[in-house]
Amino acid sequence: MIFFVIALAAVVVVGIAIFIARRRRRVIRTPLGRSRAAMPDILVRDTSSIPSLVDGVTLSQRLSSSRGVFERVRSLSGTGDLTRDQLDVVEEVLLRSDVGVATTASVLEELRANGAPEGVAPALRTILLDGLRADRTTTTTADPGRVPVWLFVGVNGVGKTTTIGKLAQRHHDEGRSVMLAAGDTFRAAAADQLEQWATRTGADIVRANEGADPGSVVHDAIGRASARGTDLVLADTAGRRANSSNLLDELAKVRRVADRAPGQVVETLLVLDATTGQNALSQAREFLAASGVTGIVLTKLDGTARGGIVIAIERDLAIPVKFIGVGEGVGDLILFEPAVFVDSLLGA
Ligand SMILES: Nc1nc2c(ncn2[C@@H]2O[C@H](COP(=O)(O)OP(=O)(O)OP(=O)(O)O)[C@@H](O)[C@H]2O)c(=O)[nH]1
Ligand SMILES: [Mg+2]
Repeated sequence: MIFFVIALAAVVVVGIAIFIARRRRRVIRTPLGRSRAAMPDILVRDTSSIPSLVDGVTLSQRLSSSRGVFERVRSLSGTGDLTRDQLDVVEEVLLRSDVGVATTASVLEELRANGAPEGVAPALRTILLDGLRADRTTTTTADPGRVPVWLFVGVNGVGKTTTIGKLAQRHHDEGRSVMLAAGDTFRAAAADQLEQWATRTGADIVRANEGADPGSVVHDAIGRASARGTDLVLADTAGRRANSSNLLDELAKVRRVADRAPGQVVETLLVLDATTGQNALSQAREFLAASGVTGIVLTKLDGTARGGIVIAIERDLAIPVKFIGVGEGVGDLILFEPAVFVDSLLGA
């Protein structure tokens, strides 16, 4: 009996030791920068009780503000040439949804020229989809011996860290191992927030203290991912610096480091906040000039009537929107599928 109790106790102790060792392996703190403040309790809000797309909430419901703007187009009846009044309605709706002046003008031109053989909403649907034909595939493979890196850039508050958390879950669900790199060292809470996502999604994370060199953190994460055979590194970056040219210089530096063997940057995703409408477009222009962006993640489409900004971004910038964020939950980041999106606005 005593022997049995001792054996049981030994098994429990070994089990606890293995559990602690595993948890330790997950979070690697690089010895860089100043010491940090205690970790606040709530950085990543627990949104698990809020229904998300995976719980049967539809995209139309999530896009209801933008869909509301398009209601006036949906209710236009008649086929053939468009009347002046109908064109005015389409124009107003497109401008209100932030499609932008230039794109709206070209859409109206096409409507005038082609008419609406099957009705106004279907005609508009065809034209909008014509402007959304970009290749939006993402890559998770790098050259042999290199570690693929997805780098996330964008100004503060747009949703970079949240997007990384959601994507960590998506990659995990698709069978990839993920290493998060806490390259936002501007404030301690940024790494804490990413660490909470790592815990939630089971990803590994390399982080450092506030003020550390972001390039070193990303370099360290790639080195460790390479040593462990991790499938993908998702690298967070800061959204602010003393001024925007400093920020862009720093991002360029981080990108160079991340792209050096064994790392290889296979996606640079610019995160934009849809609620800022046309401002998002000006931000994008600044970043595009500087940082080799391969795609856009447009967040917070659930909280805005400015859904038309997707169309403006692709038409004006010729950069594909690859993912859209439609809520705060982990399942609320989806691949951008133009037909599904446009149907959510214009469909019955
Ligand atoms: N409604 C909604 N909220 C979102 C979405 N994506 C992100 N958010 C929220 O936006 C806020 C800012 O998100 P963060 O991920 O911290 O933004 P960030 O770009 O990392 O910000 P910095 O670290 O300050 O540069 C958080 O409250 C998120 O929950 C979305 O698709 N929909
Ligand atoms: Mg962040």
